[in-house]
Amino acid sequence: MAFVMSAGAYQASAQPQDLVQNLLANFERVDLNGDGSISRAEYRKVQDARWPQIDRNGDGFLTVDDFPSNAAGRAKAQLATITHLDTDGDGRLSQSEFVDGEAPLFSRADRNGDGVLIRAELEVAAR
Ligand SMILES: [Ca+2]
Ligand SMILES: [Ca+2]
Ligand SMILES: [Ca+2]
Repeated sequence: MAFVMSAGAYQASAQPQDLVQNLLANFERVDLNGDGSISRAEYRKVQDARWPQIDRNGDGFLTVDDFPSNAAGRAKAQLATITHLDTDGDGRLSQSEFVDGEAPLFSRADRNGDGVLIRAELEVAAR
């Protein structure tokens, strides 16, 4: 199934809050099997769909170069929060490191730790 996200919905520089809002707005599309919750696998597909907007210069890796030059400070801060995803330690995140790695936003939003996000959890996370 193709993801039809509204243009510009996902930005590399988007704040976590914006991503939660987008998940809420696109809940039915993200919930591929329609069971009323977003599983880690379904969230992984969202991350996959986001990748072209994240790797803005298209070199296959997420680095500081993928952020607008006027946002270098914020870029470094954001990247510093996901250095643990760099499993091969080359100092940059590949698509698979990013997509398959632990998703801090997902974990934080999953209040009861059952491995899926329901709408109510996202609504709490969006506040
Ligand atoms: Ca689901
Ligand atoms: Ca890149
Ligand atoms: Ca890496």
